[in-house]
Amino acid sequence: MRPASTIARLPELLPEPEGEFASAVFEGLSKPKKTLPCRFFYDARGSELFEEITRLPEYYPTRTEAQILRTHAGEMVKGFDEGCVLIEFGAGLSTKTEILLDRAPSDLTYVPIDVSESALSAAKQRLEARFPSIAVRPIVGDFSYPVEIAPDLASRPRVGFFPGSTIGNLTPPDAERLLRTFKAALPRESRLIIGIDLKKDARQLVMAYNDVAGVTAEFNLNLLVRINRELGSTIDLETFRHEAIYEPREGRIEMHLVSAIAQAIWISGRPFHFEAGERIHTENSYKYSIPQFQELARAASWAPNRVWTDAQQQFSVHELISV
Ligand code: SAH
Ligand code: AVI
Repeated sequence: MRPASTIARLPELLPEPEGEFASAVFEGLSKPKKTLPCRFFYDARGSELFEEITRLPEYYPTRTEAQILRTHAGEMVKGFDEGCVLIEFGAGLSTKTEILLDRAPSDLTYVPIDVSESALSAAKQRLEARFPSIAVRPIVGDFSYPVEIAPDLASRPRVGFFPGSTIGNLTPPDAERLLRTFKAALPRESRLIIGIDLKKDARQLVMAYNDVAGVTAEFNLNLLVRINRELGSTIDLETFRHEAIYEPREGRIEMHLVSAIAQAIWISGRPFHFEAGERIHTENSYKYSIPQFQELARAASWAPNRVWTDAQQQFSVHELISV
């Protein structure tokens, strides 16, 4: 294996692929502790795999949150004014949204935001067939940036929806920043309904991210499939394995891709070296207590209002008010 220093990269012959994914891969794999951002899980295949995860027996968050929404949807939509705009962050296939839309004003406009265009277009088609009076106006993009609402909707009341504990995929400082960024779309007195997974027995958590059928492993390894396809690499998937562990000090599940062997993987003519056992950190999934999450919300200038949970206190749905 040739060390990196002996190989000159010829920029004119091997142009670095442009684009956000390529830059994030180069940056993440150049760090002493290799990382890849978890938002890149969600290409078309990744979104399908995530939907499969939500149906796994071990993955309790989706069905628990859906049950909380079904039980309390009536109370949740009480503050949805006529003609309001429901903005959903990381909407995916908008499966849970239907539970709220069933009870919401029929002249509502629904604005789902997601990086996955395939998920948004499938959701739009399905929702328009099921709720003909609701306008569905998706935005493909990264919700970490301030969302601009279309001028014709600007004067309408707005409600935010952020289910799925997706905020748990950010570190607490990034989560606080994100909640502040949401204020661009959700000004003072707007409400945000947000789902967050709760702290629990570590064994249950570890099982939820190490399912027997191997779907979470495929979801994690799909990042390498994406590098091979989009950046022209030939990474041997057999040389990497999925790992998900609970890190109690941080209160988070960590997902990694572990190289079984010492190797260099080549991405657009650049080698990235791995020791045997070296890991790429691909995702964090933070688990909060209710007071801990309310504290985070307050720090980002959101006032915690109502909270709904299931009987076993596995998952929580919070109503926050923008202050
Ligand atoms: N809300 C759905 C899906 C959750 S999966 C549910 O509760 O089941 C997380 C979703 O967030 C995926 O659809 C993913 O594509 C999207 N996502 C992740 N990071 C994102 C980002 N930075 N900007 C926009 N969408 C993002
Ligand atoms: C979207 N997000 C909240 C999921 C989670 O549980 O952290 C993503 C996921 N990763 C592995 N399984 C599911």
